[in-house]
Amino acid sequence: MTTTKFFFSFFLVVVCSIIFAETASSQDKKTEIIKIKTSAVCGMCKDRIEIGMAFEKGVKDVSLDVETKVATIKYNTKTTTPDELRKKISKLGYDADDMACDKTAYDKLPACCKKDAPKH
Ligand SMILES: [Cu+2]
Repeated sequence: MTTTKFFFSFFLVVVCSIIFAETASSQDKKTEIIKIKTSAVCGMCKDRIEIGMAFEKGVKDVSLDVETKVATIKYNTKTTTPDELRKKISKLGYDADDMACDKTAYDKLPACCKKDAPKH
């Protein structure tokens, strides 16, 4: 083995172990961020979803953008799943991606927060 070859294989081993370590640590991470499209209409909806979701199991951070109606949720992958999160938004009376809102919860929303309410 020439010196060049030796250093080359040494270099390769180092690069491989760095890549391996990166992969291992990213699998270790328990926090994911998900964006869920909701049917929120106004600031009241924003508060309702943010407060309602903030205390749900596994939820670390919630912020809803009224303009785009997208809720950005930081959650723990070990204690909850994207489907669970959508279900919880639906229970608050809002659509969550393809999941339709819970009818009972939706009926309880003030008129201005219904999804067919005019923009205000
Ligand atoms: Cu509203």
